[in-house]
Amino acid sequence: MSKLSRRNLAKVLGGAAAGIAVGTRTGNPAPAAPREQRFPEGFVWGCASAAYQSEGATQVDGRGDSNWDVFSRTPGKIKDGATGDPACDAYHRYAEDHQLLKNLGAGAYRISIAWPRIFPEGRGRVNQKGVDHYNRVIDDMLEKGIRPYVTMFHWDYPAALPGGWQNRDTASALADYAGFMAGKISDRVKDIMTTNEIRIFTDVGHSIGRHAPGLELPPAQANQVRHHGVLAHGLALQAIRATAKTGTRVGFAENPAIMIPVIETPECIAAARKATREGNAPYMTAMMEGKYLDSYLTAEGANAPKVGSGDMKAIGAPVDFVAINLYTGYYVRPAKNENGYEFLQTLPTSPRMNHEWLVIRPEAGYWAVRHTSELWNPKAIYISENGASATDVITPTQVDDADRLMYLRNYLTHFQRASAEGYSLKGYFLWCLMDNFEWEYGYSDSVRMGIHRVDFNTQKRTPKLSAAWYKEVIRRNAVV
Ligand code: PNW
Repeated sequence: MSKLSRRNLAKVLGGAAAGIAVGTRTGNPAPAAPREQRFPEGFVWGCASAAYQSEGATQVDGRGDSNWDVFSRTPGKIKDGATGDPACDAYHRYAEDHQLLKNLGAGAYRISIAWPRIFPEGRGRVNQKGVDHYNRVIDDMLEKGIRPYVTMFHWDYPAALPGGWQNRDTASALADYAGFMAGKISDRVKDIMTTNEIRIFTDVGHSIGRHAPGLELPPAQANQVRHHGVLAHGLALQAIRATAKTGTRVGFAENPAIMIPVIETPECIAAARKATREGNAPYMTAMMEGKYLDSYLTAEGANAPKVGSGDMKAIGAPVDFVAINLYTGYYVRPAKNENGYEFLQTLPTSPRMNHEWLVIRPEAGYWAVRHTSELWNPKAIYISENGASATDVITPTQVDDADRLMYLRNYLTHFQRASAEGYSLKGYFLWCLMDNFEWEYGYSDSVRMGIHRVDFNTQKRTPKLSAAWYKEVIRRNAVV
């Protein structure tokens, strides 16, 4: 060792690399217990799923056809021609699925109700068998000590509704159905979400055409569909409040585009917050503020939606909680342009999970909670979905999905940061309890998202490595 002393080298390279023993003798002991980043007591741990993706049994007990049945039966729309059958046959196997949650130690399950099971023709006649089914599902959950969180609309609407979301009447049809169902279940269900991801079912279904009903509408009509989406939330919120038993909390589940300050300076944070507000103007921002931002209306000009009197008041009525589905995010920095910010490019080489859109941005977890709190200060925030498509390695004894585990652990670290800083994050629902029908990707192997593997021929469920990991997270109430 000449010029550099050993100690200096150790500073640069670390003790081991410099040939210096690390560990207790250097005063640098390995931690006695695994490092824990805890969540507050009473934090809700759950999994999420949705009716069309898991139930199957699309022709059973009087269910009517949904938009997704029509779409998935149209050749070329879904990978390998897959449809909502068999999915996970959860319609018949829900008790087994609740047992899986119980085995994890999870306290909550987010499900959705299939609207076409309740009103097969969209309006009017009630299909009692559908109501009975969800009563049994809810009762079984409660018997097993699992708290149901119920979404009224997770994308499957009765195909009989004329014009779907292009027709303003669909918003009031959703409200009628949601109010009716809340009256039936709110003696036992205390947490209800009106809608799931208005941003996705309006845009991907009506502008991009990759989801049902597969339309590529011009901007004015697409904006009108978006307006009907948020209006449906507002009217459903009203209807549920009118019929629900006291103590039932109502909110929505949205997946806002979350803008991450690429460097945490005050200027960059302010830019990202502004970009998050403006980037979600037709959806979450409208629901939280009861208005469309001037920047949105100006940018859309003649294509801006036609708004009825009273619409914005209904859309912006206060919610009891905000639920966020969080998968990815976007890097932003301040810029000298009219917005005051700019986006960094997402590169073909940016790290992704198996979905091409699932760019890995764990920090979005923290910023989703913080921006939402700083912009709108809701009473409570839940993460109603977070998860990833990853490749399962099947060994004789295990299903190893280490990449999913890596993704989840990284995101949880950032949710925990938000919680530790005092933001009102109350719970986390992992998407998904089990592999299921992943919309336009059908049942393709690469986009499985479950922490239980489903064999779609035998319907056998097998816990993956990520299930064992999640169980430990729940047991310790901490990121592990
Ligand atoms: C969500 N995107 O959908 C849905 O709520 C789930 O039903 C779905 O299975 C899950 O995420 C995984 O896809 C999304 O393109 C679909 O950014 C697409 C996007 C985001 C969420």
